Amino acid sequence: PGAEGQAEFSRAGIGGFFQERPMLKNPFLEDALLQGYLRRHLPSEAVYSDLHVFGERLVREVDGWGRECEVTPPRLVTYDPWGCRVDRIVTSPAWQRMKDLSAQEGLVAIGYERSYGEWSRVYQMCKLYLYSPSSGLYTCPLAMTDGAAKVIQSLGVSWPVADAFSRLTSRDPEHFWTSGQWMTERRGGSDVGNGTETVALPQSDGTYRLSGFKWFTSATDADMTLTLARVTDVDGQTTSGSRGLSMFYAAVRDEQGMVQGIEVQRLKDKLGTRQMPTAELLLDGLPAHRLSEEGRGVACIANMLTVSRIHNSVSAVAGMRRVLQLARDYATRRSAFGKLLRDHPLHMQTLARMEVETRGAFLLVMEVCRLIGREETGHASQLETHLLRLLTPVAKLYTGKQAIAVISEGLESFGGQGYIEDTGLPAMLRDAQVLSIWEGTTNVLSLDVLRCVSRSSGLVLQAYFTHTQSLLAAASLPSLSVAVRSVDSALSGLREFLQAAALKPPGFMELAARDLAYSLARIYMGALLIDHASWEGASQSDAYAALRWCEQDLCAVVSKAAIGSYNMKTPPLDAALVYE
Ligand code: UCC
Ligand code: FAD
Repeated sequence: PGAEGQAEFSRAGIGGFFQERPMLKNPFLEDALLQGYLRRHLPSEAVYSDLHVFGERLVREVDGWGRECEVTPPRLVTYDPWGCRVDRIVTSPAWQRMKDLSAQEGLVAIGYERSYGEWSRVYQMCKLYLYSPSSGLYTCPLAMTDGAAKVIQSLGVSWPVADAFSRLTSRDPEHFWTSGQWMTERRGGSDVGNGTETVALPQSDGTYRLSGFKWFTSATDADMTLTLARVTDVDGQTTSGSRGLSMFYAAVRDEQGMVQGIEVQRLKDKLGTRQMPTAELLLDGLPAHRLSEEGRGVACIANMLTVSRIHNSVSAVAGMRRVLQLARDYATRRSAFGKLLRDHPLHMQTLARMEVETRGAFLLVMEVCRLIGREETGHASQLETHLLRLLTPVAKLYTGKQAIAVISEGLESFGGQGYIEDTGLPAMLRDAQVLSIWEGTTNVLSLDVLRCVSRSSGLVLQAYFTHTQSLLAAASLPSLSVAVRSVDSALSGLREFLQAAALKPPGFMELAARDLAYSLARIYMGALLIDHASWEGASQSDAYAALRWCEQDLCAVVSKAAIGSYNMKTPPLDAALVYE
């Protein structure tokens, strides 16, 4: 400054240092546990190569499209320039590319082609796990599409949905369709049985016309949907409650691509998932076909819930994995107090704890995928069918919460940059927040766990105990014995808790439901980590992860019961505390 001839005020120098950004590398090659899991269970050169190549594609092009979806959110065009009502949802070109890619890569199709028999679901879900954090939330329509295909297949693929099934499971982008899942109405998304006001008016040709208001409909650019409504009788009356609900199939658009019998009221203004349209829909005589028996709508759509809850769990663990991959890369590029972050033991401890969470979640989610694959190919034993029923809500509710916590911690590992919008990091946290809400909230799924226990007369729990014990029995590494003892003792505690609970007044288990579900998750994850670490190809880190996982309180339901948390005196005290 002040050099002769220079203006008194000149542009300030901004310094020469620029922080290197965290780099996304091939997420398949970066994932030791994923590779180990596949080497152990699905050692196929073709699968390895497909995931490797797909991982490259994600880094090279798809991740950028995902970002494009985020910064070019969908918008609703209600009228055309000449005043005609069009209700067109305009999505970004990147969103459309995601649809084509999903078909080409077989992201739904793999689960139905079954080229790898009972392991086809694991293969499909591994691919979705790699894709999810780069997908611009396209995994949401894929989840519902997969769920719809599952429902149609379970009912028997015939008219009027045979064409739809072939489209949902197609690899041809021109032919490929996505599906919606319209359940939630203004009175309730959890309590669908009491919340559904939509009515279905029978037509003389056997079809129906649906009228009602769907309060949340995601990826509403879908081609078709499955939805719930109450059939009216000749007097225009309907049956109330869940027993009055039937499940319907409807094509969303006509040949010209215009919505038919639908008014899009508005798009939701959301915390996250902004890449994807979520609309409020007025159904105004939507033509539809009833697929379920009358009154069996909830039971029939439950297959869709199972599949989309599994997708939710896959997305949860994928989000955790992605933030970790970026965080560990950043730790090799960022210095503080004279050394790289990776050389600060406390920073490494923080990332290691996130890694342990992610590994436990990954193994639990893959276990559910393995089970559904066995069920769909006719290989599942009765025990495995029970396990699938129990572990689906357990995995969804537990990993949804884990993802929010781990990704939040992950953002902090970038310091202030983790809070800066155009790094792309905050969107990860915003998108994670929904994972514990849609597809059943944590509490509602905890109650679903109780439902499946009671409807099976306890057989699902028996299956759980038997299988967890068998995983422990096969673990022979002396270095794992502390972990085995922890899981074993947590299992005994759980068993005693359940025996005692049987004698408690009604209401006790409802208060214990969330802690019970968490306990089931933690114990099972412990057993899976031990099992994986006992495999001959496992690494030392696999064993270390198992030991670390099992250091925590695996069975919180026991300690909480001991301090009277589920005592019938607590509900009024809780309410008084909340409303003081
Ligand atoms: O949120 C949504 C889409 C978001 C986008 C998708 C993203 C996916 C992930 C992508 C990642 C990026 S769609 C809306 C989702 N809505 C829910 O999840 C609803 C939550 N509420 C429940 O789950 C409730 O528990 C209800 C609605 C199922 C409760 O209904 P009911 O009718 O009161 O329950 P009932 O009477 O107990 O069950 C009726 C029948 C029974 O069969 P039967 O009569 O044969 O005994 C139950 O056993 O349904 C059966 N059932 C089930 N079966 C109920 N739940 C299940 C289940 N989970 N599995 C099997
Ligand atoms: P409520 O049922 O009102 O729940 C409010 C609170 O009460 C929750 O914390 C819940 O856990 C708790 N609660 C409820 N019942 C109980 C109980 N018995 N015991 C203890 N606690 C209880 N729905 C669709 O059908 N299709 C979609 O495509 C779709 N997309 C969505 C997209 C986004 C971004 C979001 C946020 C939601 C979407 N939903 C969709 C709706 C979603 O599934 C519901 O919001 C969810 O199931 C919860 O229902 P609700 O909003 O009515 O909450």
